[in-house]
Amino acid sequence: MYKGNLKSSAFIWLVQAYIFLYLDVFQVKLSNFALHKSYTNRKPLYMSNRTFTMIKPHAVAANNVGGIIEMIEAAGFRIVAMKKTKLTPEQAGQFYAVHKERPFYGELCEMMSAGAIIPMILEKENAVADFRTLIGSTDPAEAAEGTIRKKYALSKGENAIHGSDSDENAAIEGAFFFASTEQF
Ligand code: RTP
Ligand code: MG
Repeated sequence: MYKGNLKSSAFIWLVQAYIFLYLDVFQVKLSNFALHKSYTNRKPLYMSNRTFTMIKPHAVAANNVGGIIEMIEAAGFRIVAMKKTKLTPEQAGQFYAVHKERPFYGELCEMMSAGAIIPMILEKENAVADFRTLIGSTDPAEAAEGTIRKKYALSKGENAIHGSDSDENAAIEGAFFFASTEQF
């Protein structure tokens, strides 16, 4: 009887120890999972220092490429990639697909495929936001003094230059024109 009690209490103790151990391991697994989740859900702290730009056809045709690049370099941007090329209306439509439903979309595709453009990838700390400041408002009538659009834009449509509006779009737009082997 005494031995039997001892045996059964040892057995119960073992079961309890097993359950505690199991719960402990399970908890560690759970907290690792939570930690992993908190890391993987976090937005990257690294902000891209690159943006994408295009000198639009009317500004290229007016021989304003040099003047615009001078302003870009003077503002501290480094040219990572650059070329002279021409978009088909379909390519322009693809590039500006985000504006497909807007009333100016047809006019925009026609304007962007009317002549040669100069696409570029630019590098600088806080590139996207600083470049938007450098180019100025979409409508030159509202663009600040000293901005590229204030100096070179003709109208809200023919506004001399494009600038990416986010790090994500800068990467997508840069890859639209340049292979990684063309970026230095
Ligand atoms: P972008 O994309 O070329 O840098 O110009 P943005 O951000 O300042 O302006 P957004 O709203 O993205 O418009 C894209 C381009 O469409 C033409 N646009 N025309 N006629 C109009 O009312 C009008 N509104 C926009 C411009 O060429 C503008 O840059
Ligand atoms: Mg835009």
